[in-house]
Amino acid sequence: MGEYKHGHISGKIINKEMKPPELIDDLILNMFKESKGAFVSGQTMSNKIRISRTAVWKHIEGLRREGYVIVSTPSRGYSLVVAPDKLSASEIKRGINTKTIGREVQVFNAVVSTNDIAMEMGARGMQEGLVIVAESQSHGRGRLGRTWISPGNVNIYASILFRPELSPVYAPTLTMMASLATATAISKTTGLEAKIKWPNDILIGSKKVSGILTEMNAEEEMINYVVVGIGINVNMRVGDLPDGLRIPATSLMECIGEKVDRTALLKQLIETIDSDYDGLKNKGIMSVVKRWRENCITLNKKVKATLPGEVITGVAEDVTQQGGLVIKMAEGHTKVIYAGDITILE
Ligand code: BT5
Repeated sequence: MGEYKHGHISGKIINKEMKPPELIDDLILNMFKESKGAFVSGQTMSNKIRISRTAVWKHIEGLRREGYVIVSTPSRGYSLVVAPDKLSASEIKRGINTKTIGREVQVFNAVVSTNDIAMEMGARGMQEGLVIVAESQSHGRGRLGRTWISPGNVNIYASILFRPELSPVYAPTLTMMASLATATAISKTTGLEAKIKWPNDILIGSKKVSGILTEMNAEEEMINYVVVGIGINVNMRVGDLPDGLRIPATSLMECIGEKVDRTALLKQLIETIDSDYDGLKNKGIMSVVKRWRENCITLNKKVKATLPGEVITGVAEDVTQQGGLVIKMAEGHTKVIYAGDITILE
């Protein structure tokens, strides 16, 4: 399947003029789905998709290389026996009912970082709501230049493009909104209770299952575009993560003891973010901040904050509309911090 390299971004070619290879794959897979295990002839596929029978065969070979087990007989055609656990744009979009988020979904096999692609799409003027998903990232990013470990075909790596009518100082609202939506989607899909730790960690118990990285392109008064990148450890084995992570990590599979349907979770996430974004537009920033306060485990706890160049301790009292954490220090005064890491002491 085609790969492209553009600057530091690599991924599959999406070409609107020709039929993108993924679209043809999706159309073939849809036909298999509709046939419910019965054979579909190469001629039927060729007629419906309007590509040659040789092209159908090439795509079947490509799908086989990706792990699809497809049997074929010259007289009856092709039948899908086993499908790998793979994300596809058409599966994600099927039956989804959203206003803005997920109007366009693009799924890549291997990228450097989904945030890079979404930022690039933002720079090229793509409309908001675009969702970039990848099966694996070679350089998934965390905050402050850190790495997000992104093994293939087991987790969710998704970046969403927004063009909010907000002043740049309120961009953290989108991180808050996304962390709330991620916690909600996890709870709805798995029944687990997911909580938020300031500023961007989603925890099950005391272990990190998801992180959010928000990046933006803005002018002094106006946001041009914001990309919210969400990484969720879904079906990875935690033993595959290195020791010494900032916060002990887990995956949803480890928590519930069985594999989680990544497509269902991603759909739920997109739908939740869509309705929450609508809520943000209609009800304003405070509606997000209020809900965030209710779901944040950091508030009313004694915390240690590691900031660039200093470490402070105090009680985390509140979060501001700009996403700052208000810490009441032992000496009685308060300090608002906007970046850094928090350790909950008690
Ligand atoms: C984050 O940073 O938690 C933000 C992670 C955002 C990842 C998404 S995936 C889609 C999109 N594309 C990207 O390139 N990024 C976004 P931070 O709070 O800085 O946490 C990073 C720290 O978490 C690392 O330094 C490790 O200690 C730890 N870590 C790395 N990979 C992890 C993983 N898969 N699960 C849990 N912890 C991890």
